[in-house]
Amino acid sequence: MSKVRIGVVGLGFFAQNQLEAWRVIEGAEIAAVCDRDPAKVEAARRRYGVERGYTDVAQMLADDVVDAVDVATTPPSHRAIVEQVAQAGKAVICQKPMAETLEDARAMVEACRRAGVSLTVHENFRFQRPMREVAMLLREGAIGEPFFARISFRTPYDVFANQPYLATEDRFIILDLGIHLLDLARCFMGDARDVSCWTKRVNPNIQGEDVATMVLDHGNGRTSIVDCSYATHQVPDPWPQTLVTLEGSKGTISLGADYRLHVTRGAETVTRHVPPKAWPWSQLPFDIIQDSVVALQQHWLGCYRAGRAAETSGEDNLKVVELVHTAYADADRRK
Ligand code: NAD
Ligand code: 89V
Repeated sequence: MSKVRIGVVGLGFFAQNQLEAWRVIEGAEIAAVCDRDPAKVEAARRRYGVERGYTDVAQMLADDVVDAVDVATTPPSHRAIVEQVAQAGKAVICQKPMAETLEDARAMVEACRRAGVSLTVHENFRFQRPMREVAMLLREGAIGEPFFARISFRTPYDVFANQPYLATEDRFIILDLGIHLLDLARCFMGDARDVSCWTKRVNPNIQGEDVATMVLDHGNGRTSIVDCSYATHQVPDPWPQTLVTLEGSKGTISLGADYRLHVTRGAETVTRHVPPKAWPWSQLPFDIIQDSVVALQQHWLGCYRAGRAAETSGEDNLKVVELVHTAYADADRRK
């Protein structure tokens, strides 16, 4: 079977993980790399041994050297690139957040639907190994019917060191990070009908909010608390771990620090260690995110070959984008 030819667009901070992941995924190859910065194109070509490099997506598409495009640029460029790729009839994977506005996200989903190409969002938190284990336990009925979830990500980590653009965004933590946690809440508890939200900016040197607390209504009395903070003084720093509690009619699942997964039923608790897989390029403690990138891309490849939508399809992910904007609207209303 011939390899699926991937074109990676946007060769900055996070794309390196996607490029490394494509290299180890059997059945896919990086056929082209593209960035508007020629120095990044050359660096990626050399580092990943890629023959074709471009500074313009249109040129890469015109040369017809890829089957699918993996978009790892920053969000303001996502809509235009996804629409271009869809028009060229290629499948597209787009980094989160799919778009900064709901209007753009809807337009992207519609453009791909009209063009008959698949759109997948690179929403990788649900592909983290411990999250896959939690989802499996829920499916197996390990705690009965879940009625409460807490999804928590709190850290003092300086995220702006690698991603300086985040400091100047009017909307920061929900759009950049909360979006992953809202997706996890949906993954574990089902779609949410509503969200209430409180936000705060603690760090005076950034533009947007760096603390958010959200309460989700999943219907039938089922709720989730999703909380995130980049302003929490805490030692040791759990970054970039997400901590999870799920309470059900028959038991409780708790994912604690350092990937300790506890399942309690009655008086009995079973604890397992569920760390991410280590890859040659893994960098502790980012290994949890890096391994999830491989898992998502492997999942995408299987779906692409089978002609079915990925779990984190554009249509599915629109529900998360809607939650993000409902959360911001609710937080704004409270102010
Ligand atoms: P970055 O600024 O480091 O890299 C973006 C790259 O895209 C830059 O090299 C830039 O030159 C290039 N670019 C921008 N517009 C372009 C265009 N129109 N055509 C060609 N190249 C273009 O950004 P980053 O921090 O790597 O973030 C990229 C994306 O990855 C964002 O959407 C971010 O939210 C996401 N991200 C995801 C995770 C995760 O865990 N899923 C983690 C970090 C970042
Ligand atoms: O952009 C992100 O998803 C980041 C993180 C590094 C936690 O993955 O905030």
